[in-house]
Amino acid sequence: MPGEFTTVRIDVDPDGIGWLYFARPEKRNAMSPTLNREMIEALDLLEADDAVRCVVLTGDGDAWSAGMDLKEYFREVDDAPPHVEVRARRESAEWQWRRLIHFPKPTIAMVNGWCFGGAFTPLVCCDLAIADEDATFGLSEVNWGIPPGGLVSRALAETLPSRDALWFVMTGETFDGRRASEMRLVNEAVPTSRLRERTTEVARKLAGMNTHVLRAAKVGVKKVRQMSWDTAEDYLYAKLDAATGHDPEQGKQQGLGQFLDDRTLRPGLGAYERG
Ligand code: ACO
Ligand code: V55
Repeated sequence: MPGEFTTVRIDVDPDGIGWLYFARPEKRNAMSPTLNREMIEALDLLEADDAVRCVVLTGDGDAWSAGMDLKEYFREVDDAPPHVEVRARRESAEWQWRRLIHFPKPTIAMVNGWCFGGAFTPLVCCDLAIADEDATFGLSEVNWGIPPGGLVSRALAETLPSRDALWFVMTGETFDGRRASEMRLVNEAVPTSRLRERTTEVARKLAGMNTHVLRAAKVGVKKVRQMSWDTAEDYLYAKLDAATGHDPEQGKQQGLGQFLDDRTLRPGLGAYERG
């Protein structure tokens, strides 16, 4: 795969899993303007590569990501002309939520360690999240003198109950992967020794399914949250017809045939055999 990166890394495995790494372990994978720019390009590459059927976002070393880079994203940008900040913010938002939230392939955040502040945005924008039970999370903004910015509080509103969001935003206290799972910030928390194995298992399952249908399914769930029942009814039927009409593998016909004609499938208990 092309791409000359210095702060991110892509590794595509034969099962169709595209591993996307925050790759600044010596800076605990803090998100600098360079990293944000490279993530946009990396997501472009993963989107275009037909060998990639599921993306896992994880971190090199001890960190998932220690949030925004306090030196390169804050201090150096504060000292630069105003257009530099406009661009740094735009490129940060571009991948952290805009590209990720409706990414056309399934996405899983594999939280292997430190996850602070700005890192909550890409965490929440991945479809699924699996954490090391000993990973450490925190909304540390108040600890260094700012309220959460970017889309961090919006991401919290999407996942956490208000009491939990306010507790952690206001106290700046940390919590672990187990607590993250109890609050439903992540789907599961697993021991360190099981993290990669469990994530690979979930990613392989999704990679083996009908990408076209999964895309419509995930985007549907995310978009209808902001819609009335009336609008959602129109939207979901329009997308259902578009998804089944344009499905290159005609999954619905295969599924119905395997259940009704061949009687080889019980869709309640597992997916149809992709022909
Ligand atoms: N921005 C810039 N540099 C960072 C960041 C960051 N967010 N996090 C870590 N680093 C750098 C350190 O400056 C240090 O660099 P150096 O080796 O060149 O001096 C290196 O990463 C290692 O950091 P340590 O603090 O020595 O690592 P340690 O493992 O002891 O602690 C921890 C890790 C807890 C993540 C700590 O580095 C930390 O608190 N980082 C900041 C976390 C944070 O508050 N992020 C901002 C959230 S708010 C927002 O994102 C808007
Ligand atoms: C934060 C994140 C930002 C930002 C300001 O709270 C603050 C973190 C992702 O961008 O521009």
